[in-house]
Amino acid sequence: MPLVYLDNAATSQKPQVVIDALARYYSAENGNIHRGVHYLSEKATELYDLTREAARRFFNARHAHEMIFTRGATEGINLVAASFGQAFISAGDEIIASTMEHHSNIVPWQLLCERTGAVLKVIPVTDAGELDMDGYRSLLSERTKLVSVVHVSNALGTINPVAEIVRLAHEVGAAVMLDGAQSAPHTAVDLQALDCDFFVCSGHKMLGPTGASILYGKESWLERMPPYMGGGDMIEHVTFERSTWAPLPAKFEAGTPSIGDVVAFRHAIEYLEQVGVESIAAHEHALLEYAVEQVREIPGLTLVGTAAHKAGVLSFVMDCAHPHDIGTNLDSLGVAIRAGHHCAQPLMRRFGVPSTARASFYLYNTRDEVDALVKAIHRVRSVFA
Ligand code: C6P
Repeated sequence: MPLVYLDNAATSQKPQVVIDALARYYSAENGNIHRGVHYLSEKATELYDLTREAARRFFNARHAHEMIFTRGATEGINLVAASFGQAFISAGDEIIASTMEHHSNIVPWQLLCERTGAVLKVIPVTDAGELDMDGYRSLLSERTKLVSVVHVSNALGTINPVAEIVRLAHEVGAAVMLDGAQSAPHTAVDLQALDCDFFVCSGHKMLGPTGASILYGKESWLERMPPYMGGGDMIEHVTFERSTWAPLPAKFEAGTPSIGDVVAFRHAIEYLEQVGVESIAAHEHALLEYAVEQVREIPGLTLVGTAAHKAGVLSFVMDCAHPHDIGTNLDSLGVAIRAGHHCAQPLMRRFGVPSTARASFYLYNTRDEVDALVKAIHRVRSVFA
């Protein structure tokens, strides 16, 4: 039975060039970076830095040193919450997130608010699963220090109007962090045009290995933020009285990073560049429309998230079966989807559901695979209804 993989929002599959790059790195290029004068250390350092430049180009950032390597979006958001929080957030300040955030973009701000006495404000979401922009405007004030919102929702697929969100936040002097975990793999992201202050992605959702991702921060912020972790590579001088920090990006990359994953990540970025993120977005949109057309006909099935602008995420519930039953039944038919709250419990509560079944598409999915999904959902209905 062929496997139909429709859980791309959780993690993508990897192209052979990425797997080959990992194998090549460990068999012929493995050394620790920035530490040795020998060939392998220099080679690993050179390859590591090539990925940084590829990421700068891919996201159109101004400087390569604004791209900080992290393990994933979660680590990037926690870094900003800790470091930006320490330098710029104090009691009475306000941070704005939205109802459709992933827990990774809620909990770090809650922890920061507990530490500092700042207040977390939440943008409401409409019945279609769009941000209530009037609600957003009414939350903004001179107390707002940071707005942190998701670019594309993992649970609904909604593409948020982030350029407008950034513009409005900057009008009141607030910085903006965009959670691009679900946008970077599927839509073109131009960081200079968006003008956001921070941006995170998850490399493993964009064809890369699981240990390499990017936190982007504007140089002007990163320069003024304290280090997140202390250790090797992030210092200039260390004495027991006082230490000083290395310049960007090393200041935020303490210790030995996931070098092999970072090296292979470049090949994922180049693969996306070669295919073209815009054509990936168009392909996924066509698959989504094709899927929506068919599942709409299924009695007792309700789509959760019907925004006007959506990426390739199809979230739904059925009146005859719990999302977990849908998921396990689809799995037995060779169709992999995710069933659960998608780490977005406040959003599930907003829609009055404990969880949803979610199919998420990527560049390698086909109309035949959508047909297999739809056929499997019909099977679920015939078993449970
Ligand atoms: N969402 C999903 O199935 P990490 O785990 O750090 O790579 O990414 C966290 C994260 C942050 N923001 C958004 C919008 C996300 O979708 C995710 C990961 C996966 O939807 C796993 S819960």
